[in-house]
Amino acid sequence: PREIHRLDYRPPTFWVDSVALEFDLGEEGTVVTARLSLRRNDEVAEGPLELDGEELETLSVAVDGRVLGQGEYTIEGERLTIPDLPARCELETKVRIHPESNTQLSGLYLSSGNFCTQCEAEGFRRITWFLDRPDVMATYTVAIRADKQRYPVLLSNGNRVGERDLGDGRHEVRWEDPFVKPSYLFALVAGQLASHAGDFTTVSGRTVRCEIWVEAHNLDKCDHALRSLQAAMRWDEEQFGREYDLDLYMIVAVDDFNMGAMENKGLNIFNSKFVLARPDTATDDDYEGVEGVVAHEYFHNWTGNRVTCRDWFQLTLKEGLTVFRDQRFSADMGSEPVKRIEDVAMLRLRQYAEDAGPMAHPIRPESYISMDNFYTATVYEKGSEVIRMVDTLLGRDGFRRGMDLYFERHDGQAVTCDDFRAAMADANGRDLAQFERWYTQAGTPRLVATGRFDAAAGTYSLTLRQECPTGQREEDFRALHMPIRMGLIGPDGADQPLGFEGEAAAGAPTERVLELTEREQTFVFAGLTAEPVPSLARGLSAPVLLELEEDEQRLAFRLAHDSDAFNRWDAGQRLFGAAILAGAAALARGDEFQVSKGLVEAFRAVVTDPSLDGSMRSLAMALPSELELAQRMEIVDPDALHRARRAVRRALAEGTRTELAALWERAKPSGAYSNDRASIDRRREANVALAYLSCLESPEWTAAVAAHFDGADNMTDSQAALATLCQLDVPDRQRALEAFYAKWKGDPLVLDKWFTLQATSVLPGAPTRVAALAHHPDFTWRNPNRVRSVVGAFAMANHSGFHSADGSGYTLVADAVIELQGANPQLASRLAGSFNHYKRYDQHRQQAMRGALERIAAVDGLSKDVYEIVHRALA
Ligand code: B3K
Ligand code: ZN
Repeated sequence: PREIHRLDYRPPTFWVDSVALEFDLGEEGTVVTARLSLRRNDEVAEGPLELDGEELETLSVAVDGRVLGQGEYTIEGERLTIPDLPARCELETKVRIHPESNTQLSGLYLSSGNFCTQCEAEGFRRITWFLDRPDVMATYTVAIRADKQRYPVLLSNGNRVGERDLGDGRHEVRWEDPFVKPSYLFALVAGQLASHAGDFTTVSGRTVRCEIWVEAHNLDKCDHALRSLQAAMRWDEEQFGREYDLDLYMIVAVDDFNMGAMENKGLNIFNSKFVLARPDTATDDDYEGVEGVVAHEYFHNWTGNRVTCRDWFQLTLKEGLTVFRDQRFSADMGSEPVKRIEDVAMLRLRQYAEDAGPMAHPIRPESYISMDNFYTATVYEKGSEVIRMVDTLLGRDGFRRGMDLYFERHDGQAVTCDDFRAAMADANGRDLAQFERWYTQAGTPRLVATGRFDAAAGTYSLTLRQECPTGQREEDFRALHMPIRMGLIGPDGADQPLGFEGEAAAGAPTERVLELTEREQTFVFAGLTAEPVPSLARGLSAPVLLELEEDEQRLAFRLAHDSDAFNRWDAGQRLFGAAILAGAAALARGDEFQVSKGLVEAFRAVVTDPSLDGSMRSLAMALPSELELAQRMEIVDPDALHRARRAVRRALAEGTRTELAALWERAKPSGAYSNDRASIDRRREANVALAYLSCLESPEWTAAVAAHFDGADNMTDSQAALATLCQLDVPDRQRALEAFYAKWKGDPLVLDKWFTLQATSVLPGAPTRVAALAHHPDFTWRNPNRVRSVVGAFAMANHSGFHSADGSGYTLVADAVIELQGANPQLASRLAGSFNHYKRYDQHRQQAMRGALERIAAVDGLSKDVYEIVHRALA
C-alpha cells in the first residue's frame, strides 16, 4: 500500500464548477450518470485530468457530448486519466455500482433495505468518477429515480426542486444544493422512512424546516434529537453569530453505520444510536450523547462545510474546532465542570494512550496509508484541546474576533490549519508562530512542576519544566506555547492573591493564566504568609501530563478545598489511582496491602459533601479505570491491577457503608421518572452508591440491586442495575439478563446494551462468554454497532478479560479482525488497534499479542486500513 505525505500536496489540474448527478437505483445494480463542468486550474498549466474511482463498472465516457473511444482515456486501477481536454468542457460518465453488496458501508449502500451514503473521507469515488478531494468544491444537482413503492422517500442535499412520476412504477425527485461543497459532503437516501418535524426561526426571521427521518416504528424516539438540533441552531447564533443557510435541515437515522454521524450538507446521516431516545430505551448518558452529536454535526455547517479542509491532513481544522464547539455547547446546556471532567477523562483514557503508542501522530498528521485510520482521538479530542488553548490565550472575546475573521476570509473555501491560526492571530494582533508546534509535534508533553516556599521572604517560586513526550525523540522536542491556569491555596483552603514578586499583593487576582513558552520557567509569587498548596493546570488548561509530587495528605487537602471543580476531581483521581497502583505493586510482589485510613476518610468526605451535586459526586467517587491506570505501570500486570482495584473498591465500601447506604436512601428512585437536571443528578449518585454497596457481596445489597432492576421505569436505572448484577456471581444476574432480553430483543440499540454489559463483565471466564455471545442468534458481523457491543466492548473496556493470561482474549479479537477485514476494513482496523499497546505488557502477553498481530498481518490481500495499523504496531 502507498503512503501519502502532507508535504506532497499539489493543487488539482482541473476544478469542477458544477455537478449534475442522476441515480437509477436498483436492487441489482445502480446506474450513476455524472456531468461535470470542468475548468482548467490556471495555476497548474499542464497535466491530464485524473479522476478517482473504486469498484466502478464504467459504461461510457463523453466530452462535450461526444463519446470517447478506447484510446482517448485510460483506466488503470483506481484512476481514470484523460490527457487532452479543452480548458473548459463538460465531462459525462456513466457507471454501474452495486450498493446491494457494499459491506464496507462506504459509498452508496443499503441499511435495513434503504439506500444511504457515506462519503467522508473517500467514499464518493465508490459512487462515480471524480476529483475526490476536499479542495474541489462544486454546486450539485441530483436526480434520483427508483421504484415508488419500495422507495417512496428520495432525499439529497439542499432544496427539493421537483418530482415526477415516471409511469413505470418508478418516480423521480430532483434536488439542488446552491452552496459549493466538496464531494465528501454529498449524500443520498432512498427508502421507506417517516419524519418527525418542527420549525426553527432564525435570528433574521427565516423559517427552517427541521426533519428527523427514521423507520416509522421509531417515530416516538425523535423528539430529543429535534430539540437538540433547535437548541444547537440557537446557540450557534448566540455564541458565534452563525445562522443556518438553507430552508431545510434533515437528519436520517440508519442502523448500519461505521461511526457516529456525518455532517453532509443539509442532509446529515446518523448512526441511529445518536438519534433515537425514549426514557425507557435510552439512558441519561445516551440523551447527552444524542444532544452532543446532533450539535456537533450541526456546527459543522459552518466549521467544515462553509469553510472546509484543503486536504485530509487538515482534518483537525474542522474536527478539533467542531469538537471544541460541541463541548462548549454541552457545557452550556448542562454543567460546565461535569462536562469538562467527562471530556478530560476520555482524553486521558484514549488520546494519551494513542500518543504513547505506535499510532502517535501530531493533530495534523504527516502521512497516512488509509485516511480512515486518522479519524482519531488525537485529531478530534487533542485537536479540540489545542483550540481550547487558543480560546484561553485570547480570551472569549478575542476568540470570537478570530472566528469572525476566519469566516470573513474563508467562507466558501478549502483551507489549512495555518489559515485558521493566522485569522486568530491577526484578529487579535497576537503572534501565534510558536503555537504551530502543537500541530507538528506528536505525543503528550510532560510538565514537571516544583515549588519552593521561602518563609522569610514570603515568596513561593514555581518552576515549570516541559519534558519530551514518552516515545518521541528528545532532539525533535521543542518548547510549546501553553497556558497554565493556576492558583495557590492557603492553609485555610482559600485561594491566595497571586502577586508576582515586585507587585503589590493587595488586589492581585486569585487565579492566573501563566504563559509558558520556554522549556523551563520560574514564576515567583510574593506576599505569602504561609506555604501554599499549588493547584496547577486547572481545568486541564493544556493537554499535558502534569507531574507534581503530592502525598496522600496534600491530595486529600486539594480534594477537599481546591476551588477549581475540575482540579478537585483530579486530586481525587490521583489519590485513588496512587493507592491502587501501590496495591498492585504490593500484590505483584506477593505482599499484602492495606487501604489507608486517610483514603477512606477522603472518600467519606466525597460521599457526604453537601456542596456536591449528584453528577459531580458520582464522578468524584468513581475510581480510575484499569485501562487508565495501566498507562502508568512500568510493565502492566493486569491481574494484580484488577485485584488491587477491587480491593480498594471493597475497602472504601466497607469503610463507608453507613454513609453509602444513607446516600442510596436519599437518592434512590421515588415517584415517577423525570429527566430534569436534579433527577439526573440523583440517578447518578444513587447508582454509584448502590454499585459500591454491591461490592460488599451481602445478600441484602444484592437483593437491593435486583429490586432496583425489577422496579426501574427508565433505562438509566435498568442498565445501571443490570451492569452491577453482571459483575456479581449471583443467580439474579442470569434471571435479570433473561428478563432484559425478553423485553428488548426487538430493539437493536437496547439489545446492544445487553451484549455490552455481558462483554464487559469481569467475572472469570470472560473470553469464553464473549465467544458465546458472538454465536448468539442475534449477533451479526454485518452490523457495526453489534460488533462493537461485543468485540469492541470486550477489547476496549474489559481490561482483565481481554488480557486473560491464557491469551484466549487475544485470539478472539484477532479472529474478529480477520473475519471482518475484507467485508468492512474500517471496522476491522478499529478493532485491530486493541493490540497497539502490547509492548507495555509482560513477556508472555507481549508474545501472545505479537502472535495475534502477526497472524493478522499474514492474511492474504489484507485491506490497507488493517495493514497500516498492524504494521505500525509491529514496527
Ligand atoms: N466527519 C464525520 C466523520 C467521518 C469519518 C470517516 N471515516 C463525522 C464527524 O466528525 O462529525
Ligand atoms: Zn466532526
